[in-house]
Amino acid sequence: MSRFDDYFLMKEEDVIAYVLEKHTLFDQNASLECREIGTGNLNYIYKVRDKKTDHSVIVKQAGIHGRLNPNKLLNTDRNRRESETLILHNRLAPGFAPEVYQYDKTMSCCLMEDLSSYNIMRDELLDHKIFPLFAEHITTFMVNTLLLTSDITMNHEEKKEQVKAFINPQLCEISERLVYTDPYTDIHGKNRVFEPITDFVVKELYGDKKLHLEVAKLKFDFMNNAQSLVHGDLHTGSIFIRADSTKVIDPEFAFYGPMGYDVGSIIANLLFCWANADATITDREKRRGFLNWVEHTIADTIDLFKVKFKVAFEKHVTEIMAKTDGFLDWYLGTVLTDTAAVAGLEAIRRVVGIASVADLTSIENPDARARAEKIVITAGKNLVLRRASYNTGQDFIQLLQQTAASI
Ligand code: SR1
Ligand code: MG
Repeated sequence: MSRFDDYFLMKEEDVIAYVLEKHTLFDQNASLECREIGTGNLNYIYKVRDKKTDHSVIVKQAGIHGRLNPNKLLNTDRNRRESETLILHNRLAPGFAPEVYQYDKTMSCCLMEDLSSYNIMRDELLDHKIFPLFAEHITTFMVNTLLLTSDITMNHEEKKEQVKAFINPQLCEISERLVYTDPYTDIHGKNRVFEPITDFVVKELYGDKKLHLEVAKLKFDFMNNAQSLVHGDLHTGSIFIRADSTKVIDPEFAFYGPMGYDVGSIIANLLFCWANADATITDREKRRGFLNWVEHTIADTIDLFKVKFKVAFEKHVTEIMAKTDGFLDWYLGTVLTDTAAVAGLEAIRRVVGIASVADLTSIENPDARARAEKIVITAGKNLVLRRASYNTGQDFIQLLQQTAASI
């Protein structure tokens, strides 16, 4: 018998006892300390450290309620999907995800590598630090994890079993609501619009029926296109970074969906850091230097993704009809169209929706924040409405620069 034979939501002292009982990393007599370090909306993340040796481990437990909305009951099986996804990511893209030591179905928690020498990418970008290897790293991660979980390369029966194993009804419903519905309707009354841009949001988002039609089409693509195992929430807060290394964390939203969902999310989040830097760095030279790096990173993410995708496709394709001349270009074209669309949707929802980003909310000057938010919304709308016209990195940069010049 163990006190961990039935699920309960652990507190810091329980986590210490749990780790001592369940894991061999620490000596039974070790003096351990534990801190809850989670900043996300759904789970509890504990760092357990041996005060003497400094060895540490992360314990991530799924609670039965959301942290943003305690009335919302959530299925704790998301911890299984997350653990399995991290393990799979490390197999398909070695070194790009934390190592999972063990998953505990009963307690809905997993033990994983502590990435204490890394920092959350969003925080680093808000300090205007640059990461010259990021585009190289993230494109390898995305091409490997997306292409190698698709029907292009997988046995189709096995892939369908995977679709079943990773079906994620509750968290997909959150995205359907927060990404594809609320920003255009505020139907649940939860949007958080920065007061000075209220009229702009009412006209440009709630009042634009042409935009609603395109978002409706994209919502059905999100719900029905089981293309690849996508991370499902690939923003800069889901990335631990160092100058020499990038680790993708937090795949609890993983499910079989459109590849462009991940690529687009990365692009949008780089857009937020661009808008933040544009609004907050006062030194002209410093600002131009940082914006240049962000622009290059956006462009490289698109262009390197395309190059690596083509190489990996030729190397790994097994589906006989996908080998037909012209198919690769057509297929990649659809992924890029989805990328642009999702970049636009993610951009818009993080400005007006409940899940905002510090890149925008931390801009202290109200005029500068209003301008930054208008830039993001305007670029976002263009990406959704004209999604088939963004095919190269340069197309994205041009849109960003032209939009900023117009506002
Ligand atoms: C209730 S969860 C809100 C948001 O946080 C997550 O990181 C996802 O982006 C989700 O949309
Ligand atoms: Mg998360």
